[in-house]
Formats: sequence, C-alpha cells, structure tokens
Amino acid sequence: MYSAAITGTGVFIPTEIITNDELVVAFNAYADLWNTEHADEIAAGITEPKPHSSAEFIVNASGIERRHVLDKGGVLDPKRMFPRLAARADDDPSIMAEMALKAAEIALAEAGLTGADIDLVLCAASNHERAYPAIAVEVQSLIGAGGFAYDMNVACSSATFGIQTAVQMIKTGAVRRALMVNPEICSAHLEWRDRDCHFIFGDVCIAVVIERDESLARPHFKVLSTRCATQFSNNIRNNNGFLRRTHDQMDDRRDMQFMQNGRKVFKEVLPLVSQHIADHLTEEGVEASDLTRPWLHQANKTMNDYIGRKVLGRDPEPGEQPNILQDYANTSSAGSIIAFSQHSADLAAGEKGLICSFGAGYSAGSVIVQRG
Ligand code: CO8
Repeated sequence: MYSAAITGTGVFIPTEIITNDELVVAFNAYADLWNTEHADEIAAGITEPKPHSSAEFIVNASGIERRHVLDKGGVLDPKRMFPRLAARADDDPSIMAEMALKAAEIALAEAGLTGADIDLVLCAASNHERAYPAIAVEVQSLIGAGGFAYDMNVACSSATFGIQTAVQMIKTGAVRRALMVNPEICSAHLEWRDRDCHFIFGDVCIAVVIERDESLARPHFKVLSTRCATQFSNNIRNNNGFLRRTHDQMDDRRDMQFMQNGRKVFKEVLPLVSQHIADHLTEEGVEASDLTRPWLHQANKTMNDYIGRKVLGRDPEPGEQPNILQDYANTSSAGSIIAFSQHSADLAAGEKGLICSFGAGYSAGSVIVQRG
C-alpha cells in the first residue's frame, strides 16, 4: 500500500460579484412585479403576496455578504431571475470543463506538474452540465492527461468523497497522480425567486492534485485518512432529471431547482457532522487538540461556529477555523477546499488539519491531513 498527499489546489473565481444589497433590490423588484401580476388572486385571498427580502436577514441568518456568479445580469433581471449563459457548440469546451481547466492550471502549477503527469481525472460536483460524455473525460482531454476519468456527484460532499476515491486508488497503486475538479455552477440551479433560499449560493471551481507520497520534495499535505458517510434525507432535494419528459413534466416547476427545509437541515446535520468528525478523530487516534485547523463546509456561519465548538470543545480562536462564505456564499462541494486552499500555507511541518463537508444526501466527508 502506498500513501497519498495533496500537492496542489487551485480556485477559479468568476469575476462578477453580487452583494446582498444588489440581490435584495432585484428580488424585491421581482416580488413587486409578481404581486402586481397576481393582484386579483391576492385580493381574493387565493394566493399570498410575495414578501420582500432583506440584506440584514441574509447576513444575520447565514453570514453571507456577497457571492461570485458566472452571469450577474440574468440573475438581477427581475423579469428573468436566473443566469444567461450562451449555448455552446458540441465542439466547444463545455462551461464546466472551461472552469475546471482554469482551476486545474493553478493546482497543477502549484504541484509542479503538467496535465500529462495525471492518470486519473475526477469531476465531482452537485450538478453536471450534461449526461454524457463525462465532463471529466473532456477535462482529461483538454489537459492532455492519460489514464481514465469519470464524473461523481455527492452534492456538497462531492470534493471530500472525490478525494477519498483518488486516495484509495493511489493507495492501491491503481493510479499515481489524480486531479479532482469541482466546477459548481450553483447559480443555474438555485431558485433566485424564492426568498427563503435566494441568497445561499455562488459559483466557483476548485481543483486538487493528489499524488503518491514518496519522498515528495515540494510542500504537501499527507492524507492521513478519509471518512465518508451518507444517510438518506429529502430535506435538500432537486427533482430535475432525465425522466421529466416521460412524466409530461417539462414545465418550470419549483422542484426543478434547489429545494430545502433549511431549519430541519440545520437541526439534523449538526449532530450528524459533529459525531462524524469525533468518530473520525477517534478512529485515527487524533485528539481534537492536535488539530491546528478545521476547514469546514461553507454553508452557514452559525453552523460552523456550532461544529467548531463541538469538535474543539471551546470557541475557535480567530482565524483558527476560517470561514470564506462571507465572500463566496455556499459554493456546494468547493467551500471547504477554498478554505483549505486559502488558509493552509502557514501550517508548519507535522501540523494537522481536518477538511470536512456536509450536505444533501445527507452526506458527510472528512479528510485528516498533515503538513509534510
Ligand atoms: N429576507 C427576510 N426574511 C426572510 C428571508 C429573507 N430572504 N428568508 C426567510 N425569511 C423569514 C422567514 O419567512 C421566517 O419568517 P417567520 O419566522 O415569520 O416564519 C424567518 O425569516 C426565519 O426563516 P428561517 O427559519 O428559514 O431562517 P433560518 O434562521 O433557519 O435561516 C437558513 C435560513 C440560512 C437557510 C438556515 O436554515 C440554514 O442555513 N440552514 C442549513 C442550510 C444548509 O446547510 N443547507 C445545505 C444546502 S447545500 C447542499 O447540500 C448542496 C446542495 C446542492 C447544491 C445546490 C446548488 C443550488
């Protein structure tokens, strides 16, 4: 059995930013339009008017201040309320592959590798742009990698589950160097017309290079162990799928986009994740006090504060458990890796940290790493 190490990470960040204030102005304009269009039904008591959103609520409830998106104009158009992304010809790179390529270039450069050094490409994300061919195979071709490639989807836990997959293959010798990419176009499957969730997500792509750990001279993080768990829940759900046509359901239904019962998710996922991390640390013989840094999934600041207190047994010190969600919002599987990528360079050799994701499924994934 070999060991595995993370030798490079890359983050592609779309340039367009939507602040909470901009988001709320667009939402409220949409709500006013909708209420005017449905004035008769509202007056007759058949339907409720859509209430306004509030930037103050958003930051207090979630900790999110802004988000990056691929297309701001479409999202903020009160008559549209979703991104406008140009269709691409079959011979052009797909949007997800293009995002992945940009993140991969950064990660490969950090690892001191080129695409030709890679023999496994995983594209792990909450949604995939098309059914087939796999986006990962397209990325494999674009970077000139050998070996094989495939897509994975474990919603918000796609990255940690992807790392586990790559690590296992490296350990057995099936592959030597893996590239995992997580292009998350959350803006295309978020329901921007729903006040309860319109603030939650942003777009981004991360890439991670994982290699066989044999006397690596470059800075790296040894992967000490990984732990994945799932437990079925309908509390975060998207019913869109290839059977829609067969059900004669091609209309713009609410359940074709992201849906959640946020309160239930909050209550059920917190104990699940806290226990998951405690069990992983125990299994690995690592004390919570041995962890220099937890890099948690970035969905909600209050959730992270709670998990940090549970895991560490005290309030995390400033900077000890970095949050990035104020700048990016929830970027699904990419969040914990953005935190890791941006807040890990200062760890000294031998120091340990824990990457942890959680979300739809439910799913929880954790990776214990040590600076090499
Ligand atoms: N402005 C003003 N008021 C609002 C707004 C708003 N925008 N939204 C809701 N309110 C009101 C509500 O109507 C409610 O009013 P009332 O008390 O009168 O009924 C009040 O504010 C409180 O509402 P909530 O109870 O909903 O508020 P919470 O405090 O629970 O906060 C959160 C809502 C932030 C959603 C919170 O519940 C939360 O973060 N929950 C956990 C969510 C989570 O982690 N989900 C994981 C999803 S990510 C994932 O798994 C990946 C899925 C795949 C990616 C999909 C990409 C699109």
